[in-house]
Amino acid sequence: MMKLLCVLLFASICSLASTKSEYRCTIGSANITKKWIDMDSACIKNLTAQIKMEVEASLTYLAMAAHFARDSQNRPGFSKFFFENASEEREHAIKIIEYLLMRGQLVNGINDILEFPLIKMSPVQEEWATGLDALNHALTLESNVTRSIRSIILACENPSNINANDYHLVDYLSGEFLEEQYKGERDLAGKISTLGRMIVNNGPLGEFLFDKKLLNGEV
Ligand SMILES: *[C@@H]1O[C@H](CO)[C@@H](O)[C@H](O)[C@H]1NC(C)=O
Ligand SMILES: *[C@@H]1O[C@H](CO)[C@@H](O)[C@H](O)[C@H]1NC(C)=O
Ligand SMILES: *[C@@H]1O[C@H](CO)[C@@H](O)[C@H](O)[C@H]1NC(C)=O
Ligand SMILES: CC(=O)N[C@H]1CO[C@H](CO)[C@@H](O)[C@@H]1O
Ligand SMILES: [Fe+2]
Repeated sequence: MMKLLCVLLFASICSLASTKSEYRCTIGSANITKKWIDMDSACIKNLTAQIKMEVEASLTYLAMAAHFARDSQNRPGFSKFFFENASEEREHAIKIIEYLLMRGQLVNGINDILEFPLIKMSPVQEEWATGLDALNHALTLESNVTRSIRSIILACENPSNINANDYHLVDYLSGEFLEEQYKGERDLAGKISTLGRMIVNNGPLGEFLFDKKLLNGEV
C-alpha cells in the first residue's frame, strides 16, 4: 500500500520522458514577477514584424546565391557574396529574437510572439537577368529595411508614454542596425557603379570580370 502511494506520488510530479527510461520532472516553473517586463505592445509588434522582414531578406539572398551558382549562370563571386548576405540577414533575425528574450518576451514560446506562419510565406523570386539586376534588387530591399527600422524607432521612442520611450532599444536599432544598413547600402551602390561602368566599357565581359573580383573580395 505504502509502496503504491510512493509510486503514485512520484508519477504525479514526474513523467516518463523517453525510451531510455529517464524521468523528467514536471514541477511548475518558478513564480517570477512580471513587473520588470516593460516593453510597449505596439513596439513589440513592430519588432516581431521586423524578424519576419529579416528572414524574408535572408531567403531573397539565398535565392540570389542559388541562382548565380547554377551551371547555366556560373558566377561564383555573386553566389558567394549573396550567400554571405543571407547569413547576415539570418543573424539580424537572431539579434532581434535575442533582444526580445533579454527583455523578458517570448515567455510562451516563439509562436506566441511571432504571430506569423513562416512556412506560409509566398514564393520568392528565383531568376535575375543579370548580376546588375540582382544588385539593384538588393539595394531596393535594403532601403526598404532601413525605412522599416526607422519606423520602429518612431513607434518605440514616444516620450509621452513611459512604456514607449524605449531609448535602450532605439539606441540599439540606431547604433547596430542602421549603422549596418547605411554601410551595406553604400557598399551596394558602389558595386552597382563599378559594375555599370565595366559593362559600358567591356560589354558582357564586364560582368565576368566583376564576378572574378567579387570572388576575391577585390571590388
Ligand atoms: C507558484 O505559485 C503557485 C500559486 O501561488 C503555487 O501553487 C506554486 O507552488 C508556485 N510555484 C513555485 C515553483 O514556487
Ligand atoms: C520595397 O517596398 C516597396 C513599397 O512597399 C515594394 O513595392 C517593393 O516591392 C519593395 N521592394 C523590395 C525589393 O523589397
Ligand atoms: C553583404 O555581404 C558582404 C560580405 O560579407 C558585406 O560586405 C556587405 O556589407 C553585405 N551587404 C549587405 C547589404 O548585407
Ligand atoms: C516594421 C513595422 O511593423 N512598422 C510599424 C510600426 O508601428 C507603426 C505604428 O505604430 C506602423 O506605422 C509601422 O508600419
Ligand atoms: Fe538585415
